[in-house]
Amino acid sequence: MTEETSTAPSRRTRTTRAALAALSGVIAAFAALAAAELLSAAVRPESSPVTAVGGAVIDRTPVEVKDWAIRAFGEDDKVVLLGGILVLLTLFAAAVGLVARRNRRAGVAGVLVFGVIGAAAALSRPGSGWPDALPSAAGAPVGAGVLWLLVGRLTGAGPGTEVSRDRAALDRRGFVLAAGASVAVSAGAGFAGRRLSASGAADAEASRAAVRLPRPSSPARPIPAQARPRVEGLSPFTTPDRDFYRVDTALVVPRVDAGSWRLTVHGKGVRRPLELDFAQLLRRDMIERDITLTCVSNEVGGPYVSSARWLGVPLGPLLEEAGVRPPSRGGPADQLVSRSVDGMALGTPVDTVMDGRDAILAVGMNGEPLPFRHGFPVRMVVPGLYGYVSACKWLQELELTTFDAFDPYWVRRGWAREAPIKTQSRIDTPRPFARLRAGTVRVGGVAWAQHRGIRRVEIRVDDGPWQDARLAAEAGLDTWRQWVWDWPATEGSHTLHVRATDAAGAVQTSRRQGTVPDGATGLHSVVVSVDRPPPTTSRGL
Ligand SMILES: Nc1nc2c(c(=O)[nH]1)N[C@H]1C(S)=C(S)[C@@H](COP(=O)(O)O)O[C@H]1N2
Ligand SMILES: [Mo]
Repeated sequence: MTEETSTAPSRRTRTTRAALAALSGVIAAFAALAAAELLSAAVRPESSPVTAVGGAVIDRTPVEVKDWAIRAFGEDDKVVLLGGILVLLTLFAAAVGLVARRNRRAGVAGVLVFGVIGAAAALSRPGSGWPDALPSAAGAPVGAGVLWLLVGRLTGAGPGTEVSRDRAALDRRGFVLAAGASVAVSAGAGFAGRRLSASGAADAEASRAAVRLPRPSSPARPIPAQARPRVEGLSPFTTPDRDFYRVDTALVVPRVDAGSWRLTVHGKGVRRPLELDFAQLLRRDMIERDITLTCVSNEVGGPYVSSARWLGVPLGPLLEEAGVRPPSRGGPADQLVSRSVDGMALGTPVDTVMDGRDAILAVGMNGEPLPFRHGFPVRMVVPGLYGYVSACKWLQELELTTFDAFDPYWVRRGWAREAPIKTQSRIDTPRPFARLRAGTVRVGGVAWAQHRGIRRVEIRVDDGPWQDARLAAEAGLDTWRQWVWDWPATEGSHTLHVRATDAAGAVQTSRRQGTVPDGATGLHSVVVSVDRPPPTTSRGL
């Protein structure tokens, strides 16, 4: 009894050791991730464990949670997700370190479990193959080795031996050296991994820089000046690339080398399957069109709608060339499945793609090759359909099939098979809860009903009558239309509502519906408060 108390470490040493054990766990996790990062540069960036787990979480997020995340964090949702995973990982790693102090084998097993989770996540991603499991599979033993080594220094156990009670002295020097060395090596490996991934991306960047976009045989109509009124706070007719909304499941933006890109067209009823490389695609006839994209996840009044000038190959004629007939002309396939390099699959009705609208395989956006985040080198754009059923980015495969035979990515997650864009309007200015001065207030916004067109936009103040806004000139059926209304604002708190009517005469419904399963409905409103007008200049007195 006396003997034991005398050799047992003091309370303070025990706390120090616990802290160092937790730290060992974290250092081991860092080593595992660094090794995995290095290997993922050789496989593909998406196979690195944190990215793979993040992607798997995105794949499994129920639509309601995804909707909430988009509302709460907007386009930062990915940063929040990755940050959350890293925090959890650090906590678990510290716990594994604490376990390892009591039982090194259990600690090592804990690290290996993480490797299995990372590998399983990587393999579960759409479009993944067995190499995607390698980074996690190789990282875990590295982390396990580091943990074994570090905890050995803490418990006084020599390499490979179990904790010996009498040698329970803390090997401070050994620990600091081992910890320092593994942090340094990990940082080097992680950094090298990043550099390698970046050099892979460099080829893609060079290929993008080398693209010379051909002139369209059918240019876009010039946008009439009256189609873009200059009003402070109003969304510009053409959305600058940096403001163009982005919605996708990619935690790392795919950087495809246009030089090795191929597109295949195959499937049911394809009499002449096609394979095209990027140069062949660029040699085809090009059209240029202004088209407004909209995401089905856009709330009433939300930001996921943007407009650009697209350059690309008309998709309908390309499919004709492959011998495809739409179902309305007796063809066997009613669904066109588009697949991307990152395993995404979207499904579009063949009849819609081939009904003569400007469905395109886009290579240019606002006069430039597509930005990487918007799908370089090639994406689909189909006017009138929400992005998730039409706008496949980083496109590499078109398969003709049926809606019965295949459910694409979003449909499997509760979204509708077919999703034409619903008529919507939005007040851009004044902003919600703005404080205004009584007098004339310029109200402005956008309205869209792609491929049907907008005929009318009306504003209502409080419970007053609906009043016509002035519509900007129509640039085309496939784009949004800006509108302006001069409001004689009076003192007090007011609610402004907006509604649009499409060219067929259908008035935007006021019935509120969420984004799931086929797009939100309801009217956008903005509450503002109007102050007393500024005093007229007082003279005399
Ligand atoms: N490969 C791929 N393409 C994709 C998606 C995706 O997640 N992956 N998201 C789709 C959705 S939901 C929309 S709304 C549009 C958005 O296009 P943008 O990000 O260029 O605005 O891309 C579509 N194409
Ligand atoms: Mo979307």
